[in-house]
Amino acid sequence: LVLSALSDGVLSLTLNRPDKLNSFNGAMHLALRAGIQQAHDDPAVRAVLLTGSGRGFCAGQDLGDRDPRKGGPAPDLGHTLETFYNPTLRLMRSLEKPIVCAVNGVAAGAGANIAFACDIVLAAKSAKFIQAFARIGLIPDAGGTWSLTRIIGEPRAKALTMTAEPLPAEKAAEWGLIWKAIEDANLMDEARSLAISLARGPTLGLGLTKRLIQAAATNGLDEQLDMERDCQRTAGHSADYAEGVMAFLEKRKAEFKGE
Ligand code: LHQ
Repeated sequence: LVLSALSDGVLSLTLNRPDKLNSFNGAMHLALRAGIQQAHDDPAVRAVLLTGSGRGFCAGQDLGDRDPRKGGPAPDLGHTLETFYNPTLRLMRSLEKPIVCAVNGVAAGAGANIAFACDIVLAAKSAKFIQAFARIGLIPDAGGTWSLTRIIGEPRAKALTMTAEPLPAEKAAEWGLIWKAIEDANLMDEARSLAISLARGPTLGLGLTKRLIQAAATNGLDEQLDMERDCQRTAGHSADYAEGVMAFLEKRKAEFKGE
């Protein structure tokens, strides 16, 4: 349900239920989580590339799993979030390696918000982001109320979520919700070369950068300055810092080991 391949230091994770627009069932959740956990555990993984197979990126939760016509008690969606979505979101945010997301087609509901939880998001120009929750009487989850509000502010976050209007990739880029909108035919090449170049980067320093930027959302300036001091101290002891300076002095390209 999630295709996984490791090459050039990049762990590619491809959501793979294309006939259901890669919507999440429990098994696909667990497979994605296992992939992100592998990225945590395996030092050979120095960047992650997340995408979807077929014409969509991810249509959020598989609504077929929740068919009220089948009867029975209403499912506890809080439990679904606590069991499936929330641990995966936390694992993505705490991974101190870059996650590149290539949004190859429609990203709806939790599918959009999982993309926004990645570190660098590229989207095909034809892709759209839809906060589909209001259409079915739900609230935006998978961190959406948090990420949208922080990134685009209350007025746009409220309008997007309450109207469930599709947001085209180029508009998402203009609003700063994603890094770039790219011609469809070039998306995967660009995303892959970005992921490879990040995987060749100073992984420890990039991981600390991710930690700092995420912490800035809740830290005051004093706390953030202290944290920068501590992280720079750590980066300053890394082999990659020594290599970076040597390469500069020797006028050659640095060869980082990620340590
Ligand atoms: C799907 C789905 C889908 C199943 C397309 N499920 N089959 C968290 C906690 C717990 C529970 C509840 O939810 C959550 C978080 C959420 O994510 S809630 C939001 C769930 N997602 C949605 O409401 C989006 C539903 N999908 C759509 O609105 C459309 O499919 C979009 C706008 C994404 C794409 O539209 P089209 O390009 O016109 O494609 P389509 O609708 O024809 O879909 C293609 C196939 O994929 C189709 O199957 P079929 O057998 O008829 O070809 C759809 O039924 C299936 N599919 N999304 N979420």
